[in-house]
Amino acid sequence: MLNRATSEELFKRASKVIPGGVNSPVRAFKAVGGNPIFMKSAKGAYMTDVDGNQYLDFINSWGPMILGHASDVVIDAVQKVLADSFSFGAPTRREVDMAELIVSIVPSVEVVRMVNSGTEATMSAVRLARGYTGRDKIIKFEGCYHGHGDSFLIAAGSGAMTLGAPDSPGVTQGVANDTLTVAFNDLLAVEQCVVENKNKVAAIIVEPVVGNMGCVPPAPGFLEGLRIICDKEGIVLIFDEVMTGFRLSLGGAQELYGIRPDLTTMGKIIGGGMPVGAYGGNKEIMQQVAPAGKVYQAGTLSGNPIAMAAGIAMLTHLKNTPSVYQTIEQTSAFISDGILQYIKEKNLPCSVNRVGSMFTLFFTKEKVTDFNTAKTSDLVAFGTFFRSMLEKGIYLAPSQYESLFVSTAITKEQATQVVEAAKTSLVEVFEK
Ligand code: KE4
Repeated sequence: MLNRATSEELFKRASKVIPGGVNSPVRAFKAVGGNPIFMKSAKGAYMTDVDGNQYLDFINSWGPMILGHASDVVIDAVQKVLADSFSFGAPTRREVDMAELIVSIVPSVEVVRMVNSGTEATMSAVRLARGYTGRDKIIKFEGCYHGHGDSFLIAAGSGAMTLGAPDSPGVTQGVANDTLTVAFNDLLAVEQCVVENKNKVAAIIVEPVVGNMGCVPPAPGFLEGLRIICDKEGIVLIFDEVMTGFRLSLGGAQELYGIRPDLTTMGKIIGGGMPVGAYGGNKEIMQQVAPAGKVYQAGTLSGNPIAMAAGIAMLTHLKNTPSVYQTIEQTSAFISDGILQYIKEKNLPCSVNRVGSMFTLFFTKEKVTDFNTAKTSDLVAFGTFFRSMLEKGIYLAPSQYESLFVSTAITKEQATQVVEAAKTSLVEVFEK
């Protein structure tokens, strides 16, 4: 076992003054056993913990570090502007530059508003859809996670799943009544839900490629079907691309699948690791947002100039370096195909889903296409696998219900190391 004495000491202290000792539940290792590891620094493909142990990182801050940690691209941009002060509470040039950059990159975005997290983006997009349509209900998909806004903590995925209680206390029945949930990839169920709630549904919000029940791709025709239903029924189609945006392609899942949502929510990569979220889309809808329109949304640090410098550097680099997507696709395919080949050779009760540089090893023989099939995963086996890989210095998402994120910093040698480590760890799971 690696020495983690300092982490343990910090966790004891943290647990006295921070709920569960962490500032976000999924970091708590609840789903995999053991205590969370406290990180000290990171560079490229590696994170180093407070005890000096190094880990090959496949979380990459849950997506943002697509160029690897402490990328010179972002560091240099932030260092250049630090002396100009951190926040003004007044508009700045960089916010205009950032908005123009996003509009030039994301196919459906004509107007965009910066916020400080993915949750703020999704909460705001739903309020906007309700304000624009005058309708109250939203449709979300079981296992999809759109942040911790009350409307979304119904059959939520990600961290909510690790607590085994997707519906959170504190969410009122009134709020829950306005959130309708349907199985992902079940277009007939969506049609039926819309018929049963005729003229009451303001928005359908979807992770176009789900990352938060593990990686689950849309079935052929599913996203197209949502677009048709929304057009027919006057429903706002919201693509939650907080995770997929700028990752599955420069223009996100909407570019990859050629579907034009009405609103898109963004986060993670958009800030290069700084707290940035955004929502944007169709001009007519976005012009309903205050102060242009009446749908109120605000934020003290929205468009923060330091965060904008980081985000502009990140997005500009991605826009000017299309090879990034080829690199992370190749690395991801190499790793997931290598593991899949071993699973087939050994006939192990596992399956793999991958879209671009997002992938998940599920500990179930089932093909995972939705929440119910994801939940057939053997979480004990996953926990054993996670801990075994961690002891080999490979840091995976501490939950079966998460996607892994590959960065350009992972070399072919390291990818080979990961595949070999996974094989050994799978032996530990199934053959001991
Ligand atoms: P944040 O509020 O955490 O910035 O974004 C919420 C959010 C919205 N939409 C999607 C599709 C997301 O994946 C997220 C956040 N993702 C999780 C990881 N699955 C964040 C990690 C955490 O909760 O600590």
